Amino acid sequence: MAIKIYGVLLSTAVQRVALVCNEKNVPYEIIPVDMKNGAHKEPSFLKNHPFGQIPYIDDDGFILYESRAIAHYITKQYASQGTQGLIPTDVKEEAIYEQAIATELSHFDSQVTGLAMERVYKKYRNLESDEAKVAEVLATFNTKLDAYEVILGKQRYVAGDNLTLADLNHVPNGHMLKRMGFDILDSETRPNVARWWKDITSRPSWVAIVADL
Ligand SMILES: N[C@@H](CCC(=O)N[C@@H](CS)C(=O)NCC(=O)O)C(=O)O
Repeated sequence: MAIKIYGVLLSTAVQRVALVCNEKNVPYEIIPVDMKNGAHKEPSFLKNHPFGQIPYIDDDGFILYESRAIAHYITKQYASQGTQGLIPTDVKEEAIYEQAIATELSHFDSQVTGLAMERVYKKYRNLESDEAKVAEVLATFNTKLDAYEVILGKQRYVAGDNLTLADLNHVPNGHMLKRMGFDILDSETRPNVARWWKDITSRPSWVAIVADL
């Protein structure tokens, strides 16, 4: 039975869930949510996602929200199929993996959100973007990517030499960066970041999603 993902594929958080479904060969169905008309704030939606955001999933009656938690659930629930090793089992490898999961949220997602606030959400509301703020976030983001360059200079992926969910979690936001006109992940000034970015975004699991956007 296909997992039902409530949301729209334009959402980076929905893309994160779809991406892991593709990696794990889990069929999914996107159930559109009419956000323009506030469907995500209706009581029937809030019953399943108290914060009124997309996505949440319904996997044969099991309801879950927060895209990274959903990605974790899908990986473990469908452990025997698709790509293996996305969540390490050795205690120390798992700790390093959790470090990378937290790094994505603290140092990557936060910067992309800052840029999207100016370049996407304000545009959506017909507001002028604050370019001084964009420059400030970009400067901070560049220092974060310098740290990524050091990490990825020592290992192939963010949690070691094997691909994990921590890498995949970056993909949708990184793609949005490019759509906003920031090519900082491809820059040859950080060859290891550029090599990693090309590697994780050329996976068939992601190429299939981009084709649907
Ligand atoms: N941390 C959440 C973020 C979800 C999120 O921000 N969803 C956005 C769309 S990408 C949303 O629903 N925004 C509408 C709102 O917050 O009212 C996740 O990863 O699932």
